Amino acid sequence: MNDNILRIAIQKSGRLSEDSLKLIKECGIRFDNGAGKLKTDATNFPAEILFLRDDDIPGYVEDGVAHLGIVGENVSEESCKDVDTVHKLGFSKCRLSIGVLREAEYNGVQDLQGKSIATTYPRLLEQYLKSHDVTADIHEISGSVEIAPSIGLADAVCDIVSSGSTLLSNGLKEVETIFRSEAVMIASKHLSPVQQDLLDQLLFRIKSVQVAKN
Ligand code: PRT
Ligand code: ZN
Repeated sequence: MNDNILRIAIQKSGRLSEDSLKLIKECGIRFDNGAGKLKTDATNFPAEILFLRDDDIPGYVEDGVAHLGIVGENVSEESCKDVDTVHKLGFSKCRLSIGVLREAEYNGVQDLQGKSIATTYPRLLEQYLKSHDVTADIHEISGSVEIAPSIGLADAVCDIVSSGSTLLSNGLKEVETIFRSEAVMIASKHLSPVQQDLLDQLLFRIKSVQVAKN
């Protein structure tokens, strides 16, 4: 493997893709992002860009297949992969929240004791409940979480919220925020000295871009 280049993993297609590409471009890194490509070489910086599902990015970075990745902090934390979070990027802000049916009585997190909660974030939810001494039945499902209470699959949900309109349109109210997230840059713990130097250069450029915007 070439230790003299940085392989940067970004989301192929989704909420993080556009801002991730924009950030790399604003750092002055040029590359051909021909549609449908899964990998592309930068033309003026020793880097390659990999286009992946966001959920796969922490694992690739842990294994050193990618050296850097841009991913939601929610995905990185839930994955429990052994990577360094090197910088917060300020986009794709959202929160992981618990919602219950609008008509349900809710006076606090203790009301979740013994209840069933549907989520795609079982680890973050478990940690939160544990820290509040609450035991609930966590149902891990992979999508359409918000529909679970209205079809009787669960008493509550724990899912990503941005505007809140998805909760609302599924008859739910947001009752607890358990994690606040934004896009972060994660790095492998096994960078070569050259890669560490390239990362430092890249972080310097990212910080300059962020300062210029504020
Ligand atoms: O295909 P791939 O696996 O790569 O993508 P994905 O579908 O798993 O992820 P994607 O693209 O939906 O989201 C990528 C990341 O964007 C997430 O991990 C979050 O860090 C961040 N993000 C920011 C969001 C949202 N905002 C968001 N609103 N991720 C998801 N949502 C969903 C949420 O799941 C819910 O269904 O939007 C709905 C709620 O939105 P509101 O505005 O109605 O509250
Ligand atoms: Zn995903």
